[in-house]
Amino acid sequence: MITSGTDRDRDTICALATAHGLGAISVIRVSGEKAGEITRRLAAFLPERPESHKIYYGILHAPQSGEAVDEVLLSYFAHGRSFTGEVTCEISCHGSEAVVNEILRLLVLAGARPAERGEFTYRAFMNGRLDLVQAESVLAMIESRSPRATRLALRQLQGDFSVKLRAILDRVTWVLANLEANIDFAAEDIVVANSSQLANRLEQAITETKTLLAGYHQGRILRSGFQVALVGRPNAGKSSLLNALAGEDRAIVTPIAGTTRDFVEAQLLLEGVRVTLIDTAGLRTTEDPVEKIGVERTLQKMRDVDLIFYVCDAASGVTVEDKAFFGHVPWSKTLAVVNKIDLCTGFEPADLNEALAVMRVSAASAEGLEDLRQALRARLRLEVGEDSTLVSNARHFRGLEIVRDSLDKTLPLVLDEDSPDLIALELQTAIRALYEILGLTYDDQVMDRVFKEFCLGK
Ligand SMILES: Nc1nc2c(ncn2[C@@H]2O[C@H](COP(=O)(O)OP(=O)(O)OP(=O)(O)O)[C@@H](O)[C@H]2O)c(=O)[nH]1
Ligand SMILES: [Mg+2]
Repeated sequence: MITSGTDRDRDTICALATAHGLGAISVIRVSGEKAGEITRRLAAFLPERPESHKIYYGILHAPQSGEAVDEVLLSYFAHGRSFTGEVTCEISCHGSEAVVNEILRLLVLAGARPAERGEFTYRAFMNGRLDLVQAESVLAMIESRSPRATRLALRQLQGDFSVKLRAILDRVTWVLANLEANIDFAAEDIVVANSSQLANRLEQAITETKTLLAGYHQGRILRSGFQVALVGRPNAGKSSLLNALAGEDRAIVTPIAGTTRDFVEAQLLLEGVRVTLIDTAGLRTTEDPVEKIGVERTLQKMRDVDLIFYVCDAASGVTVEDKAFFGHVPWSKTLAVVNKIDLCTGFEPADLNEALAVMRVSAASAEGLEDLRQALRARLRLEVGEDSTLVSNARHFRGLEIVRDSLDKTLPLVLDEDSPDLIALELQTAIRALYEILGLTYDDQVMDRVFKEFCLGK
């Protein structure tokens, strides 16, 4: 657990920064006041006064025995010029677990402490190299799994989102400052800014906050991917369709109704967005306890996902069994997919007119699959339009909701020239929320929650 402002923050820490396991090279990071000194105990080739951003080549030796450990490259970063803001050494050694463990052991013997999760980024934050939003985007960057997710995280890392938050903060602070000045000068009848000027600024802040909130849907999709569930009656061909769209045999296909019991996922990359196709248990009223659980889960999944393919069987048409579940289908995010058109072409889709569209396909012959893919792409373009600065983190979203709510409450009070004390109270709530998002004020609980998501070495 990270606790801020303790002596632990002054320790020199070390950890493997690259992935565990075999690799051509591994990078070990050492950061802290004594990083140079401690590393030099193993790396005699590192000069007393190394140059920042320079790479030194040499052999690491165990300080006690003098035994050679590895041939390495050592990058040196001076105080104030590294990711953490502290003196940092990065040792590029051979990518063997044994080599890495030995070097880490020797560094600890020489006086470093193993770093905790996210502790390097935490230090970058504590040393003012990044605000909290940027620190979180480091994690988003590492976890990004599509080009669009990477671009979004990079924007946040470079401070785009922080700039927008600070603009809102500036406006709200300005309103509060003028309001307080009005209170102070009330007796003298001097008005610093009148209520319509205050309301004006507030309205700008409200619009900006709402724009950011509105982008969360898109930001969340870019960050975590777009989820599409394939649902429908048993044997409609959901699993076959998943396999056909994914281009691999992910899900088991049999002529037995009720084959799929659990979710089976396949990943696609479309329009730069990661798409997760989720195959589900066929919907039917059943006494089989296992299948029953599967059906329950499918119903829940329909609520959670971004898009649904409701798969029906062209040969049997829309049946009574289908209709029994129609009340559960959120049609406004559902594409009806009529499968098995190789068996039957004359399908009457009248019962499916609530769906976004009706697509006809055959998982067996691949007919119509390209159209279905195109429909999915079109939907993605609609949901995640052009690149912009977006909220993608639930913590930021919740904070902005508080900002919006308190500003929404404040505006009519300002227009009515209500009690300045009351208005100030609401404005302070908004300012506090903005401070917390940016990490300008924080408590250990927030720090802990944010940084515990990081991996070791970051
Ligand atoms: N002719 C034809 N048969 C298909 C097509 N798609 C699937 N099938 C067959 O229909 C049967 C059921 O297919 P599945 O993909 O297992 O169906 P499902 O909807 O996943 O079924 P459950 O997992 O039981 O809910 C299998 O025998 C498939 O080979 C198609 O487009 N045309
Ligand atoms: Mg199935």
